Amino acid sequence: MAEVSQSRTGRKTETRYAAENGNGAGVVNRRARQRALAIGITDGRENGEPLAELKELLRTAGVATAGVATQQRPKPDPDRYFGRGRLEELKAEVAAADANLVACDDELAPRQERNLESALGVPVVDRTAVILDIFADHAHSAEGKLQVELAQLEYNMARMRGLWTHLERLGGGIGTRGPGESQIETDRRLARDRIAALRRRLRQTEQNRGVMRAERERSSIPRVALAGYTNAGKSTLLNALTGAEVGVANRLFETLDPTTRSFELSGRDYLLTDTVGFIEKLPHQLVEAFKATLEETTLADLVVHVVDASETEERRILDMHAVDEVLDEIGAGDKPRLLVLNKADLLSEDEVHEVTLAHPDAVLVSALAGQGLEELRERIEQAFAETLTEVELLIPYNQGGRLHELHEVAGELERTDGPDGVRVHARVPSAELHRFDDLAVA
Ligand SMILES: Nc1nc2c(ncn2[C@@H]2O[C@H](COP(=O)(O)OP(=O)(O)OP(=O)(O)O)[C@@H](O)[C@H]2O)c(=O)[nH]1
Ligand SMILES: [Mg+2]
Repeated sequence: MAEVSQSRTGRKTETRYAAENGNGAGVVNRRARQRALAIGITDGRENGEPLAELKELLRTAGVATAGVATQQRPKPDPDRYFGRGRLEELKAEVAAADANLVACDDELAPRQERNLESALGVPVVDRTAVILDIFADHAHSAEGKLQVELAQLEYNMARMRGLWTHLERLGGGIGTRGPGESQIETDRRLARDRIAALRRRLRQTEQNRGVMRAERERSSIPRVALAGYTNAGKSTLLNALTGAEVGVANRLFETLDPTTRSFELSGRDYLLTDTVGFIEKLPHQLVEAFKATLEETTLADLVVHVVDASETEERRILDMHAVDEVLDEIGAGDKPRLLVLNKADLLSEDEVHEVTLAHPDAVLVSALAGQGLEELRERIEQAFAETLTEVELLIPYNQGGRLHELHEVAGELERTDGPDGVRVHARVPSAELHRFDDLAVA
C-alpha cells in the first residue's frame, strides 16, 4: 500500500501518515539532493527559455535543474517519448549533468516511463507527478489533503502494472497466475478501497460546505471569484482588496484552499474568493479531485481573471488560454468576466502602452504596490450595477426589519421619512426584486 502512494519524486506522501506527522525535515534534505535533467519536445517555434515552466515547477518541488534536453518533433514517440537516437544521447547528457532524476514536461504513459527508466538508469518523473508532489506539500486543510491523496492514488493506479512488471514476467502461460499478478490485484484492490473511502469522506466535507454556501446564497451578497494562472498574484490581490492575510509566495500553487473575505464598495458588501491557481496541462486527476474547491468559482456572479502582466504577450496568451480551458471544464466558462493585468509595477512605460493596446478592456493594477485598485473597485461595481434595478419603496414604520433586509441587498439608499413610513429610493439586484414587490410605490 505504501508503494501505491509513494511520490514519484521519491518523497513519501502517503497522506494518512503525512497528516499525522507533518512534513519532516528529512524530506527537505532528501529532496534538496535531487538534481533533475528536464526533458521535453519542442515544435521549433517557441522562443524564450526552453522548459522554463517545468524548471519553475521543479524549483517549487525543491528539485534542482541540472540541465535541459529537448527534441524537436511533432509529437512524442509512443514508446520512448524521445526517438531512439536522441535517447542514446540523452543517456550521456544525464551523466554529464550529474543528474539523478529525469523530469519530463509532458505526462508520460506508463510504458514510456518504464522504457525511459530502463534506458537511462535513473528514475523518471513526469509533469503530473511533479505537480502532484507540489500539491501534496502545499495541502494544509483536511479537505486539501484528502483531495491530493485521491489524485495521487488515481495517478498511481494507472502505473501499478509498471511497478510490478518484473514480477509479472515470473508468471506466464495461459491460465497461470504469477505472483506478480496477484500482488497487482491486491494492491489494486487496496487502492480502490482507499479511493472509495476518500471519495466518501470528500462528499461529507462537500456537504458541510454546501450548508455554509447555502447560507451565503440566502444572504444574497454578490460574489466575486479570483481565477488565474498560478503565481499571477491572486492572493496578493485578495489581501489588497479585503485586508486578508492569505499566504503569498513566489512559488507555484501556493494556495490550494479557497478563502472568502468580504469587502465593501459604496456601502454594499461583496464576497471575494481566492482559490487554487491554474496551469497549462493541469493534471485531470487534480481537476477531478479539486472539483469541490474549483466550484467556488462556478458559484460566483463575476470571475476576475488575474493575469501576470510582466510575462511576455506570448506567455500571457498561453496562460489565459489555460485558464479559459479550466473554467470551461468546471462549468464556469460563461460567467461574466473581468480581466485584470497585475504586476504593473514591473512594466516600463512602453510595456504599459503595449499591454493596454493588446487588452483594452482589462484593468491594469499592481496588487503589491496598490496601483489601479480604485479603478478595479469601480469596474467590479459597474459589472454588478448592470444587474441592478432602481426602485421606489414605502416601508411602514412597523416593518423596520424590512429596511434592514433591503439594506443588505441594496447597500446605500436614499430615505425620506413620511407620515406612513420611510420612503426609499434604492438599487436592488434584479434577482432580489420580488422580495420587495409588496412595498413598491406605484
Ligand atoms: N512585483 C509584483 N509582484 C507581485 C504583485 N502581485 C503579486 N506579486 C508577487 O507574485 C508572487 C505570487 O503572488 P501570489 O499572490 O502568491 O500569487 P497567486 O496567484 O495567489 O499564486 P498561487 O496561489 O501560487 O496560484 C509573489 O511573490 C508576490 O509577491 C505585483 O503587483 N507586483
Ligand atoms: Mg495564491
